[in-house]
Amino acid sequence: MLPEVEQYFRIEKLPHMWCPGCGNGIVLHSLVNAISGLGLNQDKTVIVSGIGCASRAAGYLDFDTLHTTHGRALAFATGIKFSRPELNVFVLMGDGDCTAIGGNHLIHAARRNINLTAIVFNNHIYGMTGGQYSPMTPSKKRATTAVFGSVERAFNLPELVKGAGATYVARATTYHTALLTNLIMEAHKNKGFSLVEVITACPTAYGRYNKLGSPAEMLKAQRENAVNIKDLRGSNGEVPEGKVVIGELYRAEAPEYIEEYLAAVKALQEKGGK
Ligand SMILES: Cc1ncc(C[n+]2csc(CCOP(=O)(O)OP(=O)(O)O)c2C)c(N)n1
Repeated sequence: MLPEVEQYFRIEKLPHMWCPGCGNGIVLHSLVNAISGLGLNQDKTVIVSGIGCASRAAGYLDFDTLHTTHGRALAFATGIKFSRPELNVFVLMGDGDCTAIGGNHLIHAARRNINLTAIVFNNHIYGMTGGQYSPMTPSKKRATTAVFGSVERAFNLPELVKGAGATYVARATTYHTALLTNLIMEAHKNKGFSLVEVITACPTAYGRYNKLGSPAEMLKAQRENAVNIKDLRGSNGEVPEGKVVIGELYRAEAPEYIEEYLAAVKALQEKGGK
């Protein structure tokens, strides 16, 4: 491990449990690079995760970490931020964790515009439990619970959270690691609810059921299928068929939840309330 990132890991917890070719470690590397680039105090930074392969990331990171229950990472993170607003809180979730069982927590965290940085590891499937389809499995793609291909439509996660009230939304892949680091840094700097979706390969479940080839081929596909939003500007803005838009997708200004809440409490106290 490179000495500059070693300080952020619980070395004694390694080797990790992820399969060969899994992209999750790449996401972690970009995350710790972002934390280092932001110069965040390791003792004032909290990592919260739910349940799933992606959520196991919290255990490998040397911060105050909370590995919570399936779908509830944002609820725990909300509690932390409420009681200690000065802490930097990153929330790591799988696509199933975040958008299926955790979908309600997700839309309300976005609606409140609470100052959290959510990172969604989108491997398009429930990896840990053997490959059931998730709300992020693209139509017609196979999973153990969709052996002939899913007949459902997948969420467009950036549009979902933007519609719910998030003020920073971005997407990258595990091929675009420098971009991912920058997006995580920008997400953290935004005072409000920020979400970065990361397309990450699950060669064992999603890749195998959909015959997507080796881990290297899955990574190559991430490169080939990605189109940076900057390259769409100036065109009619339409996303070419089969392409995934990466980059900073949305940014807005809106009141932040904790600040609004504390201001309301202060105003009441000044009026003489208890
Ligand atoms: C309440 C509850 N329901 C179901 C499960 C079983 N379960 C564990 S992980 C998981 C899905 C994980 O998928 P995802 O969030 O996409 O993460 P990945 O493993 O792919 O990283 C499920 C359904 C659970 N642990 N708790």
